[in-house]
Amino acid sequence: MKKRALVTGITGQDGAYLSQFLLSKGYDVFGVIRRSSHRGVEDHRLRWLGVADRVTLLDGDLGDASSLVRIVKETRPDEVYNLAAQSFVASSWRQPVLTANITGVGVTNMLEAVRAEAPEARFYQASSSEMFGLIQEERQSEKTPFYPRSPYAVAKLYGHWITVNYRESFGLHASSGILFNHESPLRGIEFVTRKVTDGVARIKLGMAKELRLGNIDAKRDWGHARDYVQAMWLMLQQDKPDDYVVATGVTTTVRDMCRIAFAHVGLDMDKHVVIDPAFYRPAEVDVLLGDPSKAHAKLGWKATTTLDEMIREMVDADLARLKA
Ligand code: NAP
Ligand code: F7E
Repeated sequence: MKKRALVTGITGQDGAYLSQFLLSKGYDVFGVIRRSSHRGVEDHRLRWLGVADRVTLLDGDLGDASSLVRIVKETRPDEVYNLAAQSFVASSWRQPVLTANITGVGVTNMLEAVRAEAPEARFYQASSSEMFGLIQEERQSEKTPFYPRSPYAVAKLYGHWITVNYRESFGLHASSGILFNHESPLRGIEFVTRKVTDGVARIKLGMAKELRLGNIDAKRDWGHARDYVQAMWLMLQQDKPDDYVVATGVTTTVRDMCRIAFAHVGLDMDKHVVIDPAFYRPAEVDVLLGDPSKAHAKLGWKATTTLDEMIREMVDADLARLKA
């Protein structure tokens, strides 16, 4: 019997890579898709990876519990990956209630649907390194106390603890992956890596002259989404559910990440980057650095792509896209 996976957030970056990975493992893949007036473009990432025709999409919304119950009942999944969220930190100050409802309470909606209709299914929750926020330890592990610094991070912290609570209260096989930043050519254009690689490609092709950025002293532990979705799957293959930090263990400033992107096409970032306070955040997460030793020891997982390799791949993809 083929295994069946249900993925919320299937139209996002991770949903697309995870679908490709699960299909390669022989799964039947089902995904939750939001109703949109722009039918036909929502699956662009799945199309980019060549898997759009191989997944089944069902209409639903993380804010509509009844739709999730119906979808879980119809799909009878063995594994559920809850990736859907309002995931852009900067937007979470402008839409704090929506972020709480979807990124936070939406997790309970999904857990309740699983508890009612597929209690044997294994559940993955997309938690985030943003929960560490104002860091309490130099290297953040599963044992580091949390200190969220945005409405997004506060909502994710709720999602994390409700997942732990459903595991402990109802015996669900529910795991929480505390993933550090991961990127790819399919990253949303508003996130800093993709904004930079798209901006560099535009400048190189003569379509733009400058790139406006906010706090380029911030440091992040950046990995590749293709590697990170494998860690999600590995968590659900374990006998016991648990929580895992997924990271590279290397941290880099936005400035140095930017330098890699400009240097790849022979440009000097200092001639093009303009600091624009409009992109500063009301409260910043200055530095994140993950300790992935538990994921390495228990899951056998390790990041395989360096930041240099990933940024070069992203710049090349943006150059090709813009030329086309
Ligand atoms: P993303 O590209 O922004 O994708 C978010 C997905 O959620 C999209 O498919 C989006 O659908 C869907 N969604 C948003 N609101 C929804 C709603 N009300 N109902 C149903 N679906 C909804 O995010 P990502 O980078 O793939 O990240 C996946 C998950 O991991 C998110 O939960 C994110 O918060 C978390 N995370 C990401 C990172 C990272 O560095 N990428 C790190 C840690 C945790 P539309 O296509 O219709 O907008
Ligand atoms: O910002 C700084 C910004 O928006 C990274 C999400 O996937 O990862 C992501 O959240 C850093 C911040 O990602 C600009 O201030 C400077 O310090 O790419 P980002 P994020 O906020 O770290 C976590 C793990 C998630 O869970 C989230 O879902 O870069 N920065 N200048 C800028 N950021 C943006 N977006 N744009 C700028 O112009």
